[in-house]
Amino acid sequence: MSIVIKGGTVVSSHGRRQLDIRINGEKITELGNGLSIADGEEVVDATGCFIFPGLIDGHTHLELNNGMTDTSDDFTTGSIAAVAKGTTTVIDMATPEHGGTLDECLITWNKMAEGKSSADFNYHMSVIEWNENIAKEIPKMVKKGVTTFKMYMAYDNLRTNDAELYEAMKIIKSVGGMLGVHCENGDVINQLQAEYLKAGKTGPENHPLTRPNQLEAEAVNRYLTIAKQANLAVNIVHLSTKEALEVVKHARAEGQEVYVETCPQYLLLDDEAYGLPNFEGAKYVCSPPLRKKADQEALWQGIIDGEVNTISTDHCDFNFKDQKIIGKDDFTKIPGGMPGVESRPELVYTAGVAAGKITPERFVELLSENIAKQFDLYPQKGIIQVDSDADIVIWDPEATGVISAKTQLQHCDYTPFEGFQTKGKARSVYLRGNKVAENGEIISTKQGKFIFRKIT
Ligand code: DUC
Ligand code: ZN
Ligand code: ZN
Repeated sequence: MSIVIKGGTVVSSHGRRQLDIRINGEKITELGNGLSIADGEEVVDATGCFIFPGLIDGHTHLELNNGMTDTSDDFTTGSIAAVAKGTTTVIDMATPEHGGTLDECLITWNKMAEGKSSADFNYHMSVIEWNENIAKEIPKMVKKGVTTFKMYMAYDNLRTNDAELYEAMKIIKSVGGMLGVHCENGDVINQLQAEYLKAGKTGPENHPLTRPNQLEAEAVNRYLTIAKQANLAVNIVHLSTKEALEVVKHARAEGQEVYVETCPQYLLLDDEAYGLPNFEGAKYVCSPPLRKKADQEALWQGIIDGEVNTISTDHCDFNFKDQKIIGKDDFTKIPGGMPGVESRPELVYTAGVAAGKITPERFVELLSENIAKQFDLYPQKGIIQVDSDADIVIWDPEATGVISAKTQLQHCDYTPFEGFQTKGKARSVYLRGNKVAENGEIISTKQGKFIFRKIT
């Protein structure tokens, strides 16, 4: 079945052009002005709309047990929320068990995603401990199409030490893979948390105070120093502070190849949320924590200047009523994370493009093209061109809406962006040539597949 999308404005990082798009099967087969229509071809009128490549979320935890409880979403529900609003591919954080192999983890994640995901998917394989077997498994993961890895400098159940980080970097370098790291100084955070609890400071307002800006900047600096030693180009996930961005700028000025991801919550929310009454601050507990307005401004400037490369979500949601409440008497036990995979396109479009901070071209670069390039999905994903997957978002720049827990598809009993007024929204979403969503409603589910990645 062939479809021609007519009259829309196709956007990429290089610019925008009014082009018709022919889709045949799963691929884009032709681009041009005034494409002729063959008998039986479906014609879709996209006049007045932008045409974006399917958006990619490069950082989700759609289905995770954090050691205490399971995320409120799973692959089935989280991917529906993603696709409905324009995100057609997710790269989820596959997280092994201690003592388990990477291959076991890959099998587990495939079981969770295959036949259930409505978005295409792949994983960043987490390396949460280091030994000879794991070292040998890294090249095997690459051969299985998983080319990117994740490590942690905080969280006792997930983090490795600097020596292990360095050893992993050398192996990742040898296979041409990409590493992303959660950068916070775990040792000092542990000490601060113990001090605060001992002093009877148990509420969510203490969460940001025990994870201050400089502990992110220090970890970023250490990470980049080790990466320089290993001669590895690296990604920093969910960068949240002005100070950490300064560290990155310095490293780049010295010639280092560094990529920076941030998330909508660090651009739009701030740490005043932790002071909300009735334990509501717990809704905003994520790590790194929400920061100050000055950090938000620095991140937006980094986006405008090209210092921030990608915006993904760190979607990792837990219900307020029966999950966040676990930390009622001890803020360190509040399950960390928040929903986000659904709202990222509308939030960034509204606060970025509609507000005049960034162009639609930059929007596409941050939410799709750069993520595809960085994580070996390009040009299959991340661009509208002949032979690319027909992952297409017909975006109505004038549509308005209000984000609310009542209407969201994410399986969570709250949204941190409740009441946020949006401008711009996905009118139709195609995944590999199939229309999967229309006006925010999913119309076809479980069509997602594992996208085998190759290092180019
Ligand atoms: N922080 C993370 O690093 N991952 C998941 C959620 C969170 O808050
Ligand atoms: Zn993290
Ligand atoms: Zn994460």
